[in-house]
Amino acid sequence: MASSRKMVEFFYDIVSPYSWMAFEVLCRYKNVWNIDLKFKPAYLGGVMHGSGNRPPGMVPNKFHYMTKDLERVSGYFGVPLYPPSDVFEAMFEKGTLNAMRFVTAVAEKEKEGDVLVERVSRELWKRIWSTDQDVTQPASLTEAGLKAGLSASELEEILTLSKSQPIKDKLKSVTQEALDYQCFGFPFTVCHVNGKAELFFGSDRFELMAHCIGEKWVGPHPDKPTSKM
Ligand code: GSH
Repeated sequence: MASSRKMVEFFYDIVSPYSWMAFEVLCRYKNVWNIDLKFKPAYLGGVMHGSGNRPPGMVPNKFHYMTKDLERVSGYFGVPLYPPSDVFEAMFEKGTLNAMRFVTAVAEKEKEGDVLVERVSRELWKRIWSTDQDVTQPASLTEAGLKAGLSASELEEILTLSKSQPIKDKLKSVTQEALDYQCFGFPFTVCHVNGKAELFFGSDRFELMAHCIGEKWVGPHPDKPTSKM
């Protein structure tokens, strides 16, 4: 019997490399699993602050482990991840507040559907986590937006919108939504199953997620299954 359609909310920030992995996997599965995937661009700095957590990269042993682990997950998920030359500067000094306000503005402008949010997020991830490019300056955000298929005039409007109070408030409220689920890090996926929210932290919980929503996990490339579970 076909399972009923589940709503799946994906909270992420492009500062998070593990979120990129999970994002690409969910994009591959969104038409394979019987789900309505909803992107929830949020701010990881706000989640860390609000939950009393601290970025794992701030703990030297975790940073060392993650450097190796990210190399492995990049190969496993088939996502071209190459850490920026100065990870601390990119993640913590420059940060992604402007970038996530920009994505929030794209979401606001798009209203129906998530196609542009998906493409813009991917272009921003590529910049910070693949080609070591800036994601803080208006010119950088414009370049990502153009690659994602937006026009120069649309981007001008989105950039202005991204600096507005309603967009700042929207990013805060989506971040708060994640915190209301007791989120402490990204990626954070909320699957609505039979009126209950099933919460998943990380890009390494897909097998369990599939089990909870009554779907099959066949590896990171559902078009080329590696497992017959
Ligand atoms: N095991 C998870 C995975 O494989 O995806 C790790 C995910 C992870 O480390 N996420 C970072 C985070 O928010 C952001 S890139 N961590 C919070 C924490 O570890 O408490």
